[in-house]
Amino acid sequence: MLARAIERAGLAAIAAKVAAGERLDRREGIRLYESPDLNVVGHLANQVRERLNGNRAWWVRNQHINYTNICNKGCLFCSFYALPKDAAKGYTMTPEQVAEKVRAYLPIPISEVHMVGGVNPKLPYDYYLDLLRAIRAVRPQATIKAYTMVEVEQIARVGKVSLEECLRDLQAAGLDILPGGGAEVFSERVHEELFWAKGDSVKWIDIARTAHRLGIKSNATLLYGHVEQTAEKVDHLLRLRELQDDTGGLNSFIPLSFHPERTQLEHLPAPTGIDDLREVSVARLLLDNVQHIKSFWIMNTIQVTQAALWYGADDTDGTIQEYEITRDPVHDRRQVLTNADLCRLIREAGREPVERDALYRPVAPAAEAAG
Ligand code: V47
Repeated sequence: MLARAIERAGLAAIAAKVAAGERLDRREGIRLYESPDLNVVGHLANQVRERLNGNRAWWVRNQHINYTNICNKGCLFCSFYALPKDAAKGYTMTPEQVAEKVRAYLPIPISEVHMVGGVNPKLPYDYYLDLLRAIRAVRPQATIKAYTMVEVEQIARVGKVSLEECLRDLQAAGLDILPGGGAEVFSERVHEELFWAKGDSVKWIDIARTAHRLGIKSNATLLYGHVEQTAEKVDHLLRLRELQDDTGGLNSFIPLSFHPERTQLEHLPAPTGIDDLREVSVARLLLDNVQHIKSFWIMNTIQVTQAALWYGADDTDGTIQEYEITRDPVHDRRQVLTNADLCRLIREAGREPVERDALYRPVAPAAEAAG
């Protein structure tokens, strides 16, 4: 029956390659996006997912901090930013305020602090190092995942130092890994249309390559569901695969589901749950050399994330505590799942929850008891 469904979906040749562990090419990537039968695509992705991660579903007790929303890039897909002149909406935390945020969750054994912000041209080089030191001082044991490639470019520019020097300084101040944001879609057309003020794909990959060479791992993302085309998404994934072949520095890939609310692209329909599952599946199948595919529950919803654990995803992100980038300031309150919620939702989906830190090192299960 399954063989018939695969045949009907036009995916028999791809299924044979997946079973043999062979790499898929660009044409096959497009075919996976265009196949009408999502369940067959998901079934193939699940084979790879189980080969790489067994029945495990990773989660992390984490805290997200967005230290400033001031940004001079004006990306059309973003609802989070305030322009530097917008004093009413803009905020920037001091290192002490960031330390306070970390202190607020000290009773919870958080093992990852995830910190990103806008590109605020007023902030000096040492500010970025001080934020890391402030977190490290309050939470010496936690892994710190901070600053996207776009921020790293800004930090090096403001410090008038090379990328290498900047990354070494960040590492010495406490940085453990770079998050995957800021990649958007590696397409010059989309770059021109939606985020022209920000560095392009060549820059993003160059910074990632430099970090990986220095031994700093990173994640990677793809922002989908706006004006991008299928072939552009496939090319994005293949360029990440090529980067990973060269450096081995990517820990996980996170497809980010576009939320049009309150953005300048509000007229566009949001991606559906079916779209979200397909992105997870195609990423799992094309990125054969990246160990982890994350379904970020904040963007995908927890319900889609539960299903995604059977469509290629092996990671859910974590407890979050506070997330500002797509938060509706009027209607959303805190966005948080307790560790018990997350473990229950993963188990209910039929997977085995495994707690990790930002570097995918398992955390001892004894810690599971606390909130
Ligand atoms: O770079 C901005 C995206 C990213 C919107 O590395 C939007 O583990 C959807 O990268 N709708 C930041 N997305 C988030 C990010 C991330 C999240 C979770 C885990 C990790 C990781 C990384 O959010 C930005 C941008 O691509 N974004 N606006 C929006 N309206």
